[in-house]
Amino acid sequence: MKTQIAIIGGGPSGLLLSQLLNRAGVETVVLERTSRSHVLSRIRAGVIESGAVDVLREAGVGARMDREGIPHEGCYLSDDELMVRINFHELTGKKVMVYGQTEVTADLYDAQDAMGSTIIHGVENVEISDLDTETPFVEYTKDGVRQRLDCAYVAGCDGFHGVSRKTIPEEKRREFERVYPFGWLGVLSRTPPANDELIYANSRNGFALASMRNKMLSRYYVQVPLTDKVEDWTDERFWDKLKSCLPSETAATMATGPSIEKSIAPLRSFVNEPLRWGRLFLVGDSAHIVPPTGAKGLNLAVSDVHYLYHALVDAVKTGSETGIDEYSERALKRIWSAMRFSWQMTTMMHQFQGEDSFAAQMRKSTLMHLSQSETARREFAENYIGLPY
Ligand code: FAS
Ligand code: PHB
Repeated sequence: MKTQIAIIGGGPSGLLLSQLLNRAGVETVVLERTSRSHVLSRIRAGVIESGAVDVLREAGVGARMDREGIPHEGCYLSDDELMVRINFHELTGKKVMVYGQTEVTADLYDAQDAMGSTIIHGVENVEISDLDTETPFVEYTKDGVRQRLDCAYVAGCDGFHGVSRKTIPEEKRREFERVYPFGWLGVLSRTPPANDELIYANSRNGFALASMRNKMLSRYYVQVPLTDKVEDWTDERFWDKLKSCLPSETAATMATGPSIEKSIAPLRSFVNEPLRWGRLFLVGDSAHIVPPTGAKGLNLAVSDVHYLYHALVDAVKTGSETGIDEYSERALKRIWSAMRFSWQMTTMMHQFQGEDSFAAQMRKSTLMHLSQSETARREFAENYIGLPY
């Protein structure tokens, strides 16, 4: 089989890149290890930056998001009883869109189906070869039969555990990593959200996040030790912990109910440099991971896609290689900014085991400063709604 762009991975990165390229008349084949239902069963991001909203609309997948998504003008940061509202719209003129990654992915699959795009599920043992030539190829096994896909370029959209990053020789890669000593236990419940905007809560009992998907679907997280397992947490234990972290007035009035999804995600900050190896380009989680505290994971994937899409269209349509030569450096600039913000927010809002009383005071003081300084709130807002592309 032959195509112009081979895309490894059928998550949001791979599907969005395929959608944009196909709309520009560039052929793609997406190779996905799991089934479509498995991809769509994953509950992940919930907040979409304004820049990413624009890219999704440009890709022709913004209609349901604009109908069902909820524009948010602000969010709250709390420290026990202190609640600070960050009014992004007033401070930056921009909003964010609350619309689940699951819905984004479903919209992308529907759009790709409508375009008759080629997405092959259930691929195994993907190998990428001849990246230092003008005719790279990808081999994979499908239903026990070894296949070969010839292409001009390869996009590695296969997430943190994929093969793309590891195809770059180890001695040619630089990895930067911080693994946090805690995870997030997430719950989805068919209950009205505890608050009309998100609450990122720091408290003497640890971190919690009150988020949502719509007016009758809430998404909550609490900080848990890395040693915890989902089966350690009954719904009742979860709700008690969540309420112990949220401001008391919110805790007293919020609705609880049975969890319809419950999972623990570890937190890490990770960047791989460079994002390019010959005709292979890393995109999204295959290149970087951010702790979800800053709501940057999915949004960084979208800005990577934006840069690479324009670069590949130029390369395929005009032969100009400027965009692909600049991709890694250009994407890494925005990646590192988001990496810093996500690390800062994680450090500012989470209790670290064995920390001294000074650390807890620094967290309190940071929040107090935000409550007193419009400049500090503007700096937070500019990062949260997403730095320019
Ligand atoms: P993805 O990991 O989503 O997709 C990669 C795809 O490649 C997968 O479908 C995988 O099956 C496939 N694949 C892997 N290896 C392959 C191979 N060898 N061959 C073919 N296919 C292969 N971000 C937020 O902003 N907020 C959150 O709350 C949040 N929560 C998260 C919770 C978890 C558990 C995880 C893992 C991530 C979370 N993220 C969150 C980040 C997440 O949203 C990612 O940023 C987003 O999924 C990135 O999309 P992709 O780059 O497409 O990677
Ligand atoms: C979510 O709704 O899943 C969500 C929202 C904001 C975050 C992380 C997760 O920072």
